[in-house]
Amino acid sequence: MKEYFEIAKKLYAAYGVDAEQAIERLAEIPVSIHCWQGDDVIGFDGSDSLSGGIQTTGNYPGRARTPEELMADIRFAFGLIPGKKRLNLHASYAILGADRGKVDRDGYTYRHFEPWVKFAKEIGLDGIDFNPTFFGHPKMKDGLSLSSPDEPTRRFWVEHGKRCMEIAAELGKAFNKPCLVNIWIPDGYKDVPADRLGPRLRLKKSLDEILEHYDREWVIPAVESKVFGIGLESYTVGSNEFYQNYAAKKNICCLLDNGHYHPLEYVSDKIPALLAFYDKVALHVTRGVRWDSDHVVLLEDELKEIAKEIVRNDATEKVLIGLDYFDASINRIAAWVTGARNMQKALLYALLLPNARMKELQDNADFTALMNLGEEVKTLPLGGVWDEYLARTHTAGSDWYNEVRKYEENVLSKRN
Ligand code: RNT
Ligand code: ZN
Repeated sequence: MKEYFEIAKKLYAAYGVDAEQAIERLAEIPVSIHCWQGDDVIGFDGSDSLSGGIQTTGNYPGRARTPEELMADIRFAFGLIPGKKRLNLHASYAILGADRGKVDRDGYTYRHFEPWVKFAKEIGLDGIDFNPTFFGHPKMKDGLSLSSPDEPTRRFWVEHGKRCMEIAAELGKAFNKPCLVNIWIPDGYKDVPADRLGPRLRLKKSLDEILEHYDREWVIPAVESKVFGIGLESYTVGSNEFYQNYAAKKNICCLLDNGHYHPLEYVSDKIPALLAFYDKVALHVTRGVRWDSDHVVLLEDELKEIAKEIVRNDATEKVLIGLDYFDASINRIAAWVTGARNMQKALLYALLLPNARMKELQDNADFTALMNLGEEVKTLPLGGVWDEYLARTHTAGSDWYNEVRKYEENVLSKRN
């Protein structure tokens, strides 16, 4: 409704905020959307169950079982998400074709991902991000990959990492935008380990080998830390301190997943801490309920706080926003759309705050006025600006869910 926007614009203007400008800026912020919400993180290279201390729960009908199904679902879901989008792929989504059974993860090449590039271009995406897949594979020995004490195992996974760096360079070139390659490994121990340093030294060596040669123009390597996984409660090789120091020394990027810290540690506060030292910070935006449960991202306080740190620090090009959640208990398309739109809504919320004025109040130690202003702006009509953004980008409004229900009836419910 145009009138709603006109009123909203006036109300924001009263606080010195330009809603038109907020809309323009929002349209320029890319969000990298994970392919793995559509198929419960299974992939297409042979695994039929998830491993590595992560888990999807639920068996809502309609899981995508083939590349064709997943692409159809992504095409539909992304059509309900406005703005600049990237696709985040895992190596396990390789389309092997005639190479099935002949090449393993240490032999994947760009060719196995070319259909994804074609598809992403077809639906107008901004680029593809990439992840080596160190889980869901028989070569994980005793649950370990890059930190394995078994040399052939460690070598296999190093080779996989190297292949992924090569593939990523091609992905970057294909879109003329650098490709983020995020390294996450599940390696860890269920119970108190006898050696905590050894695995970390092996991981360090493996990472050094993977990063020995890569295309600095087109690849942005990142490392994602974690505090624990299911069945790996006592020790995680790739911990926060390990990766943060590694990234700093090697001049690569840290990836912060907001499900990967103790519950009272906030990623919103870590973003500016890292921005003081790093030129880029990558995110996995998720929602942990009591643990790293990867629930669908909702428009909650911490999400808004994360968005504020991106916007206020003028870091929309420095913070690489990616989503990482997987709920198998609800319609997977709705899960994608809800989470991605909420990320964008949170960014819009942050763009519509009187940020300069608030900073000034803080610097002048006028904390009463700061509190007052912060509370007043919370109830401004964000929805009026959001609806206008959807209209301008030709994206379905609040009735998007009706379309998802139709798709469920016509497509998803027929898969069994
Ligand atoms: C696991 C990490 C990791 C994965 C994806 C599938 O805890 O968050 O990022 O979720 O790579
Ligand atoms: Zn993650």
